Amino acid sequence: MTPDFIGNWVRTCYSADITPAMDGKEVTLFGWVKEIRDLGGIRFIILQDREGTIQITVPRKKVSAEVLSKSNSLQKRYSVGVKGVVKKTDMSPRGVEVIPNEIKVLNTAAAQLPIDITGKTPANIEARLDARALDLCQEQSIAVFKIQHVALDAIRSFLFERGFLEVHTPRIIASATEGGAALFTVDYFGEKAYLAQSPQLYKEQLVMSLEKVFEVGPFFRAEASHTRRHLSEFISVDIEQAFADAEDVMALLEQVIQHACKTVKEKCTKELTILKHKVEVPEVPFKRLTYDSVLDDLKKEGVEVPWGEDIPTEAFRTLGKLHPYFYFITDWPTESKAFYIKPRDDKPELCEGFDLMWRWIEIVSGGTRIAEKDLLIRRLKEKGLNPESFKHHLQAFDYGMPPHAGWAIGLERLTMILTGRRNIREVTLYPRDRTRLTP
Ligand code: AMO
Repeated sequence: MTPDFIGNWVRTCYSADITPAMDGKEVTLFGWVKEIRDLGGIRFIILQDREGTIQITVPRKKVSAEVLSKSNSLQKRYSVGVKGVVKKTDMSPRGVEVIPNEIKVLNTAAAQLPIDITGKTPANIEARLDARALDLCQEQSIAVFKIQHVALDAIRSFLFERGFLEVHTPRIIASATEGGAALFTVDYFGEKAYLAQSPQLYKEQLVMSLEKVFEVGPFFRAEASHTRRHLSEFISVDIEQAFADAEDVMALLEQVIQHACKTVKEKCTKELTILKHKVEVPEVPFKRLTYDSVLDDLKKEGVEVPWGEDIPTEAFRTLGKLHPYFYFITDWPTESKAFYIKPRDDKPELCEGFDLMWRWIEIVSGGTRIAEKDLLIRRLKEKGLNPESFKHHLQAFDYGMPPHAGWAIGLERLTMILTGRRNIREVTLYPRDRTRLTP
C-alpha cells in the first residue's frame, strides 16, 4: 500500500482537546490507530495521539466510498490523518466522536505487534524493553514521561527563580569522582579516560565563578548489581552553591521536592489516573535522623549494622517501614562518604554529608564540601586516592574556593516515586544496565 502524502494538512487540535462543546466543528487530527471495532453498519476507530484518544465513527452508508475504503484498510498502529466533524454523542466514553470526511493513511504497521498496545494483556518488562519504541506508545508509558517532564520543568523553574545557572560539564573525564570501582573506561585517542560518574569536581570548581549552578544530564556507573533501582546510565539533577552549608542546601532540597510533588499533583491529574497513582505533597521540613539514631532504631528491630559502615539494602527496607515517606539521614561517619564531604569541625569522625530517603530508597545525596586544600589532600590519601590524579581540581583550591555545598537527585528514582513504578527501567526511556545495551 502506498502511503498518502501529508500535503498541506495541519493539525487543528489533539484528541484530548475535543469536547462536546465543539459539536459541528471541523477538525484535522493526526495519530495512530489504537483499536478497531466493527458493528456491521458502523466502524469505530480509536485514534491515539500523545494527549489521549478519540473515537472516529464511520457510518458505512453515510460516508464517501473513499473514506469507507480507507477505513477498511486500517490496522493497528497505522499512522493516519483524519479530517472530520465533531459530533456530540452519548454512545462514546468521552461524549464525543468525529465523523470523517477524509482519511489519509500516512504509514502502515506490521500485522503482528510484539506486545499488546491496548494494555489489555500486559507484557513482562523484558519483552516491553525489547520492543521499547512500541512500548513507549502505550498510554501508561506516555503518562510516566509526561510526569517526569512536568517534575523536571518544576525543578528547573524553581532553581532559575532562585538564581541558579544551568551548566554543562564534561562527560569524558580523566579521573574518578565517586570511587574507582564503578567506572567505564573510554579509549580517548589512545589515552585512558572515563565516563563521568557525576559532575562533582566541576560543579565544585564552578562555585568560584558562577556561585550557584545546576546541571541536569546523564552520568555513568558501571554498576555490578542488577537491582530495580540501579542503572548504568542515569539522569542526575545536581546543584552546587557557594557560601552555603549542608543545612542551607537541605532546606532548598526539601522545597524543591515539595514543589515538584505539588506541581505534578496539580498538572498531571489525567496521567496519575492512568497510572492509578496518588501523589501526596510532603510537609516541610522533612524528618532529620542522624546515622547513629538510625543504627539504634535498626537495633531495636533486630537489625545490627556495625558503626561506620554503609547501611545495607535489607536494613534500609526495615527503616523504610519505620519511616514511610521522605526523611534525611545526617551525620554519617566520615569514612562512609566520598573524599570531598566535609568532616564536622567538632567531631571529625562524623561528616556533613546527608542522604534524602523515600521509604527505603535513597533518592538524593549531598553535603557540605571540603573547601580547604590541605584537608582535601589528606582525605584523598585516606581514601587511597592519589592527589596527583586530582592536581587540576586541587589547583582550583588555590584561588579562593568559598565554603560550598550541594546535592544530586536521581531523576529516575524521583520519577519512580511520582509515578508509583517499582522498576527504574519503566521510568527510563532506553535503560542501560548490566545485561542491556539495546535498544
Ligand atoms: P550519589 O552517588 O549518591 O552522589 O548519587 C546521587 C543520586 O543519584 C542517584 N543514583 C543512581 N540512580 C540510578 N542508578 C544508579 N546507578 C545511581 N547512582 C546514583 C541516586 C543518588 O541518591 N556527587 C554526589 C552527589 C553530591 O554530593 O552532590 C553523588 O554522585 O538517586
